[in-house]
Amino acid sequence: MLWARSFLRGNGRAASALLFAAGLAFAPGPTFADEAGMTLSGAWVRSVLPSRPAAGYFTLKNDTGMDRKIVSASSSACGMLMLHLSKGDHMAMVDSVDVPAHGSVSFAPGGYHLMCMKPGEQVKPGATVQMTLTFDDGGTLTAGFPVRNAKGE
Ligand SMILES: [Cu+2]
Repeated sequence: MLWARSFLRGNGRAASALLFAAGLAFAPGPTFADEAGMTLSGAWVRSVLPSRPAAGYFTLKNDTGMDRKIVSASSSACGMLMLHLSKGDHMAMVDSVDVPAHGSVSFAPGGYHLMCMKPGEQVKPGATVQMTLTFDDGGTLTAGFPVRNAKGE
């Protein structure tokens, strides 16, 4: 079942392809594909404490013949949503993340992650929050990220 809304805004293309499933807020699965040939799977958010930044993880597969870059991320559930890379015991902001043609990138503990700064109260285990990735060509991908606790449960 398709449970997440996804859409693409192309260059100068005003209309968006929109997929919408009934019961979107209640369905459990984190996997779906969008119209741009980008497939996001395994999405989740790790919330350690309500007051602390929460990390978002996923795998993104690029089934197109074009290299793409994630250039930013946003969510109404976060004061700010940043692209971060963990290195050892610290992390840094990155400007973009490559998603090579016919390749994939993983956002996972210890590496790339979305950093949800000032999470809203809806960012709590059991809930699902919408997060949007923006690509270098202006396209966007929005998906529901289930929130889990520090143990990933
Ligand atoms: Cu971070």
